[in-house]
Amino acid sequence: MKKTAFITGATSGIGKATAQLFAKNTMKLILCGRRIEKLQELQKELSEFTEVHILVFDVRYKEDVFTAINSLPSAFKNIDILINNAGNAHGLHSIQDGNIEDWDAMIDGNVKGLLYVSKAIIPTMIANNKGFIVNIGSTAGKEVYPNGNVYCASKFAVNALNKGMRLDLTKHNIRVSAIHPGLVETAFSDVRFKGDTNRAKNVYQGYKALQAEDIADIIHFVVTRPYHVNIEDLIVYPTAQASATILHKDEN
Ligand code: NDP
Ligand code: 8X3
Repeated sequence: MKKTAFITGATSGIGKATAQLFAKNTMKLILCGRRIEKLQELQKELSEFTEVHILVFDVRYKEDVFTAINSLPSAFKNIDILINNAGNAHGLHSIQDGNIEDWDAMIDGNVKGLLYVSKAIIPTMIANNKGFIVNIGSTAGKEVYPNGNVYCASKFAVNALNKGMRLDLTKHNIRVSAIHPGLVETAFSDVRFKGDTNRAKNVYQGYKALQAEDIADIIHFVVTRPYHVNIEDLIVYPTAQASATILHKDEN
């Protein structure tokens, strides 16, 4: 029987690449994001391979999260795999210069949003006595870097929640994993730098950054292990990156 996967942040980057790979491996998909036109485009593209349902909501608003998830048609209600991927960094400032709206967006989206979506889906997994939750953390959730403060705190929270979920859900036969990527070339830096494309591009110049497809491939590997195998935690860097602050760029 086909597995059903629910992917947040499917309009771009890692979430979109994961949806494309899952579709080609004939998983049924529930794709989520705020930008309806991007979701509709992807639904059209992937419907050639599998059944696709789209849900438009902002993970920060709990009523919207629950309304959207409760509206799923019965053919999509039995979710086997949840990919908690939606999230972004907003700004890169010292703690004293940080913008409070940016802090709210990161804590509300990356942490509370992940919790709301999980809270809405976990009861189905418990009732089915099976399920798989993959939390997309970050190397920023393992090591704090200068000016990363609140983004790093939000990803440290994802790391802790991954552990907490695993401790609490093991008795329900639910697998829980986190993948913590280093620098991945997506729209992430455009969002972080609020559309300053030159600054965003510079983040990925002078070395080969991870691509969204690299992370999708790893997510797919993790969720297709035999059921008795749970990869709890994976840190993935581009070869040129050794830590949050050590990145080897070409000189030219
Ligand atoms: P992108 O900006 O390309 O994608 C982010 C996705 O998250 C979009 O689909 C966006 O959809 C969705 N999203 C963001 N905020 C919200 C919200 N409030 N409600 C609903 N959806 C939201 O970045 P990435 O693909 O790189 O990021 C995906 C995840 O990977 C994030 O959690 C990020 O922190 C993490 N990550 C990224 C790394 C990188 O270097 N790129 C490295 C490590 C981790 P929409 O705008 O349509 O709502
Ligand atoms: C994204 C990677 O290093 O920009 O989580 O924080 S980093």
